[in-house]
Amino acid sequence: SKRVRGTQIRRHFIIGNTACVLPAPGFPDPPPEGHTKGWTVYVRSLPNGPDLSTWLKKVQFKLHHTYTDASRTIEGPGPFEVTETGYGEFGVEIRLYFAPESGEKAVYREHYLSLAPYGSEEQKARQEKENKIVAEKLETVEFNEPTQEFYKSLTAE
Ligand code: SLL
Repeated sequence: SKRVRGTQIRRHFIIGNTACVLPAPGFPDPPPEGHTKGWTVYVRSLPNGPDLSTWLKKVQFKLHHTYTDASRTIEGPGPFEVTETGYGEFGVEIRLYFAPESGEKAVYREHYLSLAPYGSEEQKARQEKENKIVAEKLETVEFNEPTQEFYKSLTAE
């Protein structure tokens, strides 16, 4: 497919995780042996932002090798997330895949799971009280001279 010359398209999105101490609603009770935390790692649109599934087709999350089936693939339209229980933090390897007609290679990101309270004493106290940790970062992908077809899906809202 022809490329749109001289054009770069940037898209912003969120990579993050939530975590809680087990037992907690939505997780097996009792938790699996030795598992003290429940968590969800995700790739998602900005709050009130355009839906990223128009350009993101598949996400592969690679978990720590202590997990059975450590490679988890989520097809579009998502939600692009994995929920698990466990005992420790590790870097989740994330690969973002785009539509075949885009001709774009997969993009790699890493998200280090945050399972423990962080920040000021006040912030930590609130996270403990709510039993909820949220650790997110703003991410950007840039497509240089996208194909005409991909350009259409990127700008279709
Ligand atoms: C640590 N560096 O030792 C880390 C490794 C591994 C986390 C954390 C296993 C879950 C399961 C799990 O929580 N792995 O048994 O399926 O702290």
